Amino acid sequence: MYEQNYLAGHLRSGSAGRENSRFARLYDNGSEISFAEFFHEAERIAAVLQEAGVGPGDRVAVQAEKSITALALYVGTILAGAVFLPLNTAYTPAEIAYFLNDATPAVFVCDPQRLETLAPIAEKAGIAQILTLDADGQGTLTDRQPAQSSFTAVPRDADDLAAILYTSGTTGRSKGAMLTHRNLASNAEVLRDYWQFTADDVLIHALPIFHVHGLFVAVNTLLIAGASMIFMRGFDAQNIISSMPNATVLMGVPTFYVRLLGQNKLADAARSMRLFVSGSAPLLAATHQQWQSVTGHAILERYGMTETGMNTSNPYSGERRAGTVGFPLPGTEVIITDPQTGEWLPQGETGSIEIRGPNVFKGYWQMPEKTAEELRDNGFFISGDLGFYDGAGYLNIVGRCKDLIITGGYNVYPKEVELLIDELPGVNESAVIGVPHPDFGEAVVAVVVPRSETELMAEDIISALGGVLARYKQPKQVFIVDALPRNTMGKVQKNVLREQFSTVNRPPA
Ligand code: MLC
Ligand code: AMP
Repeated sequence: MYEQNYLAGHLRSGSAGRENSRFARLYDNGSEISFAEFFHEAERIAAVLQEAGVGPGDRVAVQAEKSITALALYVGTILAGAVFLPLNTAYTPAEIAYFLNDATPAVFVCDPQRLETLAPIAEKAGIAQILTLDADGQGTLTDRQPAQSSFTAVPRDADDLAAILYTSGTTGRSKGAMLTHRNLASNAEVLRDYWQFTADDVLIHALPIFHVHGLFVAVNTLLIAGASMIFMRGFDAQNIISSMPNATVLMGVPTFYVRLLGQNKLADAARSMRLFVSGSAPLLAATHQQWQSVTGHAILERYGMTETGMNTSNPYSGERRAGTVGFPLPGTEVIITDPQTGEWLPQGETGSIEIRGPNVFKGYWQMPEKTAEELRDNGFFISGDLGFYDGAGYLNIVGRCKDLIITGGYNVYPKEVELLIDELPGVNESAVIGVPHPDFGEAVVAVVVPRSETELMAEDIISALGGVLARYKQPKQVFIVDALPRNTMGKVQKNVLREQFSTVNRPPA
C-alpha cells in the first residue's frame, strides 16, 4: 500500500519482513519503537493532515522539538502526498514569518509553548490550520490522531516534491530548495551501500532533525537499510560515550568530534564502533589525526549540501584522507570549473565545484531567476564551494565563492546579519565575518562603523539583534571601528578584517 508513493515505498522497503524489529530506542527513558509502530504513527498523522485539508503538493511547515513523533510527521507528510518543510527550532518569530509567507503551507505545526506568539503570524500568512507538537510528542497533532488507521499512501512519482528546505541566500533572502522523492531516495540508497549499512547497524542520533544531515542522511539511510538508532534529544558528549558500546555508527558535525575528544572514556567506548562520519563543515586535519590516535578509527568525512544531499565521500574501505572529502558518490558527477568561464579545469587546479546527478534538487521555490543562476541547463549545480582534485582523486575543499559562515554546522549568511545591523540607530555600516573558533569551527563576528558623533556600544548591537535573529546567527563579538578597509573598487576587504580580528581578539571557547 506504499508502493505508489515513491519515497514512502523506498523508506518502508528496508524493514520489509522485519516490521516488528526495533527502529529506535529513546536514550532518555530506554523505551523502544518498532518499524511497524513508527509507520503506523506516520499513517495516523497522514490521516490528521488529510482531515486538516492537506492535499498533494501542499506544504506542511514544522517548527517542533526533536521527537520520534516529529519524525513520524515527516513520513506522514510524505504519505499524504504533501511537501515537508522543517524549520530550525532556533528561528525567531520574525524569521518564521518569512518562511510561512514565502512557502504558504496548508498546515503549520509548532510547539504548544510558541502557539500564542506564532498563531497570529501564521494566520496573517493565510495558513488555515495550526497544530501543536511538543518535545514529548504531545499536542493537537497527537490528540487528533485516530486510534486505528488504514491510510492508503497518496500516489507520488519520483519527480514530485517531497521536501522544501530553506537555505540562506547571499542577498539576505532565504531560498527554499525543492527536493524530489527521487533526490531523497536515491541519495539514501547510495549512502546505505557506500557506507555498508545493514539491518544490524545502530546509529547514535544526536543531530537536529530539521536539516539534511540529521533528517535525510541519518534517518532515510537508516530506514532504507532497515537499521536502528539510539535517539537523543541533542548533543551531549557523555550520553554519546555511554551509548557507544551499544551502537555501531555516529554521524556528527566537526564540533561533535572536537567535544568528544575532551572525554577521557572515549578510547574505550569507541573500540566496538564500526564507523564515525563527519560533515556539514570542514573537519580540521588535526582533529582527524587526533581522533585516529585516540580511538584507532579514521573519521569518514563526506561533503554535501541542502540542494544536493551528499555528493562525495571518503571511502569505506581504503584510505580516508584527512582534510579531503573523498570521491564523488556513485551516480553523482562532481567537476571543477573556471568560476568565470564555466570551463572544466584539469586535475590539480582549483575552481568552482559543480554537481550533477539524481541527488540534485529541482530548483528554488518560486525563484526562477535564482534557479537559473545556480542550476545550469546541462543539469550541473554551481555549489559556491571552491576545490581541487589531488593526484589520487580525492576532492579537497579550499574555500567558498559565496560569502558564508559555517558555525557548528549551521550556515550563517553575513548579508542577513549586516542588513539588520545597518538598520539599527547610530550605525553607518557593518561587515560580518567568520573567525576561527576552537569549538564551532567558525564564530560570527561583526565589525561596525558608527555614524559620526554617535556613541555606539557593542552590547547595544548584540541586544538589539536578540529578538530577531536565531541565537547561532548572532555575533559572538562586535567590534566598533572608524572605517572598513576597502579595495580600489570600493569593496569591503573581509579577508583583511578576518586577519585583523582573529588574531587580535580571539573569541572565547
Ligand atoms: C548553539 N549555539 C551556537 C551553535 N549552537 N552558536 C553558534 N553556532 C552553533 N552551531 C549557541 C547557543 O545558543 C548558546 O548560546 C551557545 O552558542 C552555546 O551553546 P551550546 O550549549 O554549547 O550549544 P549546543 O546546544 O551544545 O549545540 C552545539 C551543536 C549544535 C554543535 C551541538 O549547534 C548542533 O547540533 N549543530 C549541528 C548543526 C547541523 O545539524 N548541521 C547540519 C546542516 S545540513 P547562549 O549564548 O544562549 O548560551 C548541511 C548539509 C550537510 O549542512 O553537508 O550535512
Ligand atoms: P548547507 O547549505 O547547510 O547545506 O551547507 C552546505 C555547505 O556546507 C557546503 O556548500 C559546504 O560549504 C559546507 N560543507 C558541507 N560538508 C562539508 C565538508 N565536509 N567540508 C567542508 N565544507 C562542507
